[in-house]
Amino acid sequence: MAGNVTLTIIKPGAVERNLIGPILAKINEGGFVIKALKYTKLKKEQACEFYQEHEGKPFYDDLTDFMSSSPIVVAILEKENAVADFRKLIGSTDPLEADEGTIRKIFAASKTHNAVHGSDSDASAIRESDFFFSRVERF
Ligand code: IDP
Repeated sequence: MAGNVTLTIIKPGAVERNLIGPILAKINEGGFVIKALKYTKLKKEQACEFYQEHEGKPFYDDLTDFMSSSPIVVAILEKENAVADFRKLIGSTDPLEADEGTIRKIFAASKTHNAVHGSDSDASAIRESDFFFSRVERF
């Protein structure tokens, strides 16, 4: 059975362009409840750890440089079928391929600078939530 939580990151770039409010509004309009929320900044080695599954790919260094370049907003989101529904709400990785009305279509600048992250599985949602949030930060 599909889990009911996913993890999102409002990426550098979107935060710099003052898009925290508009993106959180879209997330709420999509039926997601914010269960945990923080504003933080990753060190390069933390970005590398978060994206370790992509190590060795051509975009890995640019991606981890970008993700550690300035502050981010991270949230745990709750909704039935959260992982799949959130990926639908954000759209394809490349904003040029994302459906109209999706968060990446509206707010992303490019394939790397694509405004938001969304977990790709229930197992990733758990791993990523544990990466960013302590037990007392979720309730
Ligand atoms: P996802 O975020 O849509 O799940 P992933 O394949 O998990 O996509 O890739 C993680 C992140 O790496 C993407 O969100 C994007 O920022 C970046 N990325 C993925 N593929 C490319 C690429 O081909 N060129 C540049 N950046 C990429």
